[in-house]
Amino acid sequence: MSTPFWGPDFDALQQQDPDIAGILLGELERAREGIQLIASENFTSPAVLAALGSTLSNKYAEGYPGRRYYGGCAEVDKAEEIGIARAKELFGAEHANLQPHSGASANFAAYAAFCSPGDTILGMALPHGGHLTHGTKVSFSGKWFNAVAYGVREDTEHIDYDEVRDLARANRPKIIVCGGSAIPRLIDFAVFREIADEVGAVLIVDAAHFIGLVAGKAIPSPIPYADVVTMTTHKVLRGPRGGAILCRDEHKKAIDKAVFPFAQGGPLMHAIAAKAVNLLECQQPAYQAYARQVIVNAQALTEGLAAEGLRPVAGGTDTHLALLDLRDVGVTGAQAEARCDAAGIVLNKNAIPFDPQPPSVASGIRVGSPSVTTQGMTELDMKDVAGLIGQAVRDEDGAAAGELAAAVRALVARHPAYPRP
Ligand code: DSN
Repeated sequence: MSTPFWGPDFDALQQQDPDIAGILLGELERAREGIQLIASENFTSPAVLAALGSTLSNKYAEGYPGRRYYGGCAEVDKAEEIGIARAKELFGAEHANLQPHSGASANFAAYAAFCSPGDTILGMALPHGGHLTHGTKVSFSGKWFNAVAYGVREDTEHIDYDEVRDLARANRPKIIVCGGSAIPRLIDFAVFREIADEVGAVLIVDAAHFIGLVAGKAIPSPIPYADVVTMTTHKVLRGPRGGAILCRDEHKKAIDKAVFPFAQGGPLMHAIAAKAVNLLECQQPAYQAYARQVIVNAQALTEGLAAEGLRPVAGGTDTHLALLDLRDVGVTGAQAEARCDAAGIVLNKNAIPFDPQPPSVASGIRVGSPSVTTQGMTELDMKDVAGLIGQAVRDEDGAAAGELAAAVRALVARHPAYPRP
């Protein structure tokens, strides 16, 4: 039976615009042929892609369900209501806003809900694992706010909670932000809550990286501790590219107004429908098994890399990602990224705490297991992946790149991402 759905027609695209059609195929091949270890990426499902490629992309719907500035919103209202209900149920949150276009947009709105330019915010330093939007000078967060930064302890490379407390007492921030993009260990949300309460700050947990592990019940949730949780929907969570915000009821009005009309205009209704599809996927037992395996794989990969002489920052990982210090093997992060790329292994150079190198060079790499776990790899495969990375980072003249790329292709052929028809 044919479906009445009017959606992506790749043959039509190929005829109309072979340049872009070729790029879509090229990107699909790139994803299929290599090992994808970017910690913030994943392979979303065909169901999510169907929602993204739908006519909901056409609809203007400024406002919120039942309170729009446009007619014709009955169908998109239902999609957003279903998505909000699923997010609240999945995370045990009092309120959810699925409209942020990205994690950065979610953070922008969350700050705007509580702060004005010139106010003080306290967040984790980017080179210690934080995020651009947590107070760096190049982003709105460091330009418009008086941003104070905490970091990790030099001896343990874990968050320095004493420093967080001291800085909070000294600076009385309006907002304390925790979370980031290169934190391999669990965050003690209870301690952050205690500090926020002591100084009267709002606690925002930027859970973009690990919210998928929370959804899968594989790590503790920040929801009981945070005033506001910001997130992306495309990392471990495995949904469409986008953002979202969860918060307590008392902040609902401020958050919703900060997202629209303060920070954004029309919501991307196709993306919101895709977020709803993904949230249903995350409610399934199979997703919980996936989230647990993501951590098992990240830990196996980290152990394998340590055996190759790459030092795990903070001694290892509790999550989906690891940071590796390459100084003992005499290779920079930039060199390692390029050498792995030549072998078909995609990862990123990353600053390590107290890094003597500039970020464009970096002393470390970041690896993550969300994508390889989606394609069905296990801890046994992670041992092979670690061995390939160990060889690739030492491949100074590129002599081994061809052989390594062949080994990568053989490995991914056993676990195809987006299997061929
Ligand atoms: N750029 C993302 C990451 O790779 O972690 C965070 O925004």
